[in-house]
Amino acid sequence: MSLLVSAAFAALLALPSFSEKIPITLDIVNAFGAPDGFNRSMVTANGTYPGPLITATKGDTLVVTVNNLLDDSSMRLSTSLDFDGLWVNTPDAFNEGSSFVTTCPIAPNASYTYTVPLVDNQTGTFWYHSQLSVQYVDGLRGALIVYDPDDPLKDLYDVDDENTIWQVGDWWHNSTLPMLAGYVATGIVPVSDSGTFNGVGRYNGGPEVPFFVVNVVQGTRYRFRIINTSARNVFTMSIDSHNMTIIETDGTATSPMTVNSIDMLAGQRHSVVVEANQPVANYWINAPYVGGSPARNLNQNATLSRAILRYAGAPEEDPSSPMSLGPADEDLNALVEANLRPLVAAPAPEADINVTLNLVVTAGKAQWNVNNVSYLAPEVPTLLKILDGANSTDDFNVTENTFVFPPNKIVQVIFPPSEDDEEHPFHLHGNNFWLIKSNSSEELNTENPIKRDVAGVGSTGTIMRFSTANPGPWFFHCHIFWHLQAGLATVMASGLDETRKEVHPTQAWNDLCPAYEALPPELQ
Ligand SMILES: *[C@@H]1O[C@H](CO)[C@@H](O)[C@H](O)[C@H]1NC(C)=O
Ligand SMILES: *[C@@H]1O[C@H](CO)[C@@H](O)[C@H](O)[C@H]1NC(C)=O
Ligand SMILES: *[C@@H]1O[C@H](CO)[C@@H](O)[C@H](O)[C@H]1NC(C)=O
Ligand SMILES: *[C@@H]1O[C@H](CO)[C@@H](O)[C@H](O)[C@H]1NC(C)=O
Ligand SMILES: *[C@@H]1O[C@H](CO)[C@@H](O)[C@H](O)[C@H]1NC(C)=O
Ligand SMILES: *[C@@H]1O[C@H](CO)[C@@H](O)[C@H](O)[C@H]1NC(C)=O
Ligand SMILES: *[C@@H]1O[C@H](CO)[C@@H](O)[C@H](O)[C@H]1NC(C)=O
Ligand SMILES: *[C@@H]1O[C@H](CO)[C@@H](O)[C@H](O)[C@H]1NC(C)=O
Ligand SMILES: *[C@@H]1O[C@H](CO)[C@@H](O)[C@H](O)[C@H]1NC(C)=O
Ligand SMILES: *[C@@H]1O[C@H](CO)[C@@H](O)[C@H](O)[C@H]1NC(C)=O
Ligand SMILES: *[C@@H]1O[C@H](CO)[C@@H](O)[C@H](O)[C@H]1NC(C)=O
Ligand SMILES: *[C@@H]1O[C@H](CO)[C@@H](O)[C@H](O)[C@H]1NC(C)=O
Ligand SMILES: [Cu+2]
Repeated sequence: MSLLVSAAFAALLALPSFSEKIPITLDIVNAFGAPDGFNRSMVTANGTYPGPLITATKGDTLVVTVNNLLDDSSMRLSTSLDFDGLWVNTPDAFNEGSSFVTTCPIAPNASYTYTVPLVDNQTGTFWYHSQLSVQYVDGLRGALIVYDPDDPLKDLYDVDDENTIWQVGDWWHNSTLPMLAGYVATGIVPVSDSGTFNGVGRYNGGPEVPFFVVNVVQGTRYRFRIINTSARNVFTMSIDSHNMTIIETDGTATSPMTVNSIDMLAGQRHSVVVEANQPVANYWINAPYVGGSPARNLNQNATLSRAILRYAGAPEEDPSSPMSLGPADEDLNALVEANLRPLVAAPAPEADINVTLNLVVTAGKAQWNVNNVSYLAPEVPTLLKILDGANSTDDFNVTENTFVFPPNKIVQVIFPPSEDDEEHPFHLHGNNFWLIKSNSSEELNTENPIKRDVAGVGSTGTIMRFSTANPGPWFFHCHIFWHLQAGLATVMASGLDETRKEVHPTQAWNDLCPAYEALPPELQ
């Protein structure tokens, strides 16, 4: 072999794993469906709730073409997709999908292609959902998994495929437009009718829709990827007679931690390894939820939010044990968020800038404030304003709640303890953050904190740090979309000069705003 050829071979071997463009088409259509037995018109991807699974491999580029075919005017007719939890590098910020932050929505009968490279070797469990008003409540949600061929924890499980994904989410019988109108009129957040497990649920007095069945083979270890696709409710996951070993939190590989109950807030994800090590039988997977007073919606019955873990060889029937809400107190070994550690632990960098965010609800109104300001989506997206020269906080309306930071700094966000009894799952777009203080603990941890992209903000206070090394206007908001709609949101905009330098949107993106603005309100 000549020297030249072997050098070429060596170069080939040193290349990172082969990266591919993954073309995906999603037809956004109104379709009838009865996830919990109540037939209603929904907003869906390809006609199903949840929408089709999107999968990719580390380093791929997602090329997602969205055809907006919505036609049911009882719900929003425009749309926009967010690929929740994926990091987005500055040059791709315009394909990040946040309506009025990084893009305008896609008008009915229009199409748009989001090109989203999977950067920095990011892998894990993600999801996509509408990021226009509260439209995802009407059904537009689905799982997005990025597989890691070199998963450092792969020796811990045998099976990880399309059958090991659990999407738990709240479900509503009414469509969002009347519910939103009711919320604005009363200040009372709508209460869900049911909880669904992979798109199947039950409500009080409803038909006995067969529970979702998760099939397992005795002696096998499964990586279940749990996604809380709620718009409001908190679910508590457990499996009768089985433990769960957490190995991933919002895309971060975690030091394995065995628990038997996991609380997950809206938008949060965990991978857990479950070993089918019990006698062949049927076992309940309990997914009770909390979110608003059940007295406001008599359909609600958290006990009915569940699925069945069925061992091969077990009869096709419900488990014989009672429907519990999870382990009894004396057996409870629940996840404490503050105890999560990344598999590759590292100290959080020191903070350069402190920002304190106070969350306050206006009594009796559908209005949430962050530092006395209720976020109101602007007509011109933040990114477009930046590209047009906006360079300081003063260049944005107060109601845009936009914080401007220099690039390459570490921002520490401090949420003081709040009197409100509901935990607000704050979600950062485009990046993840070091969770320095979890709401689950009084301890500060700068030594080896977990990095995630959604964390609860509540009664004990929460502190996070994020880097502005990835400039752009990144939406930072409560993932209870009713609260977001009521103003519980901010935009963390960093490196505005760098953003202008690096972001070069396509003509298709430039065309979105004029097309949307030209629509009469009922088509927006
Ligand atoms: C969605 O439906 C379209 C049209 O039938 C199809 O081409 C596409 O492959 C489907 N997408 C997925 C992710 O299954
Ligand atoms: C749901 O309602 C629609 C419209 O009334 C009807 O076409 C459809 O057949 C119904 N589906 C079921 C499963 O009842
Ligand atoms: C979308 O196209 C269909 C078929 O051409 C048409 O019937 C419908 O009115 C259009 N919708 C809008 C909002 O323009
Ligand atoms: C991604 O992984 C490859 C192969 O393991 C490595 O060479 C490369 O440095 C990684 N890139 C980043 C940005 O971490
Ligand atoms: C939806 O909400 C409206 C307004 O509150 C109400 O009139 C209507 O009956 C509700 N529909 C359903 C299916 O709950
Ligand atoms: C999902 O999140 C919501 C809102 O934070 C919460 O009420 C619900 O219990 C969570 N569900 C699960 C299964 O963790
Ligand atoms: C679950 O974990 C606990 C504590 O680690 C252990 O005592 C128990 O035996 C485990 N249960 C099963 C079913 O593996
Ligand atoms: C909820 O469902 C369970 C199981 O069917 C039932 O035992 C219980 O009475 C229901 N709760 C309410 C408040 O109806
Ligand atoms: C940020 O706040 C913390 C806690 O009050 C303080 O210790 C730290 O010095 C502050 N850092 C900066 C850069 O202001
Ligand atoms: C909010 O407004 C109150 C009363 O106007 C004022 O005292 C307080 O300092 C403001 N808080 C912030 C964070 O701006
Ligand atoms: C934007 O602000 C930064 C920091 O204040 C400054 O260095 C830069 O020159 C400004 N850019 C423009 C275009 O005004
Ligand atoms: C700008 O902010 C003011 C309050 O400071 C608000 O009344 C107004 O509606 C906002 N305008 C826009 C276009 O968002
Ligand atoms: Cu909230």
